[in-house]
Amino acid sequence: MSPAGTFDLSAYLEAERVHVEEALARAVDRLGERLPAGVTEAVRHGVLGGGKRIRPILCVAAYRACGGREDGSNDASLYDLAASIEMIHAYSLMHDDLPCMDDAELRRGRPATHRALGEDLTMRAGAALIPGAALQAWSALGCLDCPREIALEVVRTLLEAAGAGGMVGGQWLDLEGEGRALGAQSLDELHRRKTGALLAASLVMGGLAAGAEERVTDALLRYGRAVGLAFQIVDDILDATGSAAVLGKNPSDATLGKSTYVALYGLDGARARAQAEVSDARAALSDGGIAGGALEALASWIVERRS
Ligand code: GRG
Repeated sequence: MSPAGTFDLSAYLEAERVHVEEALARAVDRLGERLPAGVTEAVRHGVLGGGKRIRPILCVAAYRACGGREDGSNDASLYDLAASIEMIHAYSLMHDDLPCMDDAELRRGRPATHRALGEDLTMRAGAALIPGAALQAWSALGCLDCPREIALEVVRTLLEAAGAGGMVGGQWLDLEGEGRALGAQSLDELHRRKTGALLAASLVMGGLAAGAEERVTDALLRYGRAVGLAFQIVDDILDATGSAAVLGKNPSDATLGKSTYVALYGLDGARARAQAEVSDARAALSDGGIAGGALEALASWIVERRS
């Protein structure tokens, strides 16, 4: 808490990012033990190249909001679990940037992985990260003494969100939608899958690992879906108003002929829709009896962020 008694989000985010970075470095070292050096270098470039780390931070926040056990001895395992989500996210960005998809030049202010190390290594590094993430989650759950049925449910949640019904399916819709003007329903469906599914899974995974009951994991899912959509709408607003230098990535979605919330609603309308989603996210926390603290503050940050 800050001296005024309000939640000090920037200090919180900074401290959380340090733990996430450490867990990711451990994960890359572990994965690298079984990979050729060049592929490990591409994994390192894609995974350790910065980023907001919002998904693992949400996972840990949900675990804590649900009273997950913390006795100092299992801290590293909790971040190891959260890092598994970021491994999936990192692979998705590496593959998304490839010439056969968005053909992006810059990611997180640096050359995209394939621009730095080539398409071949990037493809292979991304592929290695998918099962690597599942194994990472499974072994972290073991270290957290998570009961086996719950551990299975946590890993299932991760893989379902990453798969055809979630992120991969969303990416298909995204590619198919290029050059077409999508309506609100199609755009929502695309982003619920492409961006929202993994974000929402991060929260549910944290809640499940903490032993939360269904009413609470349902609330986390609703919160996650709402902040996931708000996150994407803000992404579109930043894309439309920011520069590649500020955002650290190019080209923009509009340049790629993709439908955006800004094109659909205009800037003010997009901002209003993002706010409405955040209000719903807050209501979900209250309904689940987990209002306040980091999750509440993170919902506000999602619409206020500048990068
Ligand atoms: C083979 C069809 C097919 C798919 C493979 C490539 C892929 C899977 C999925 C792509 C999904 C994708 C690119 C989602 C992007 C979501 C998004 C909003 C990314 C930006 O997230 P931030 O802002 O990024 O959290 P940082 O850099 O902070 O980590």
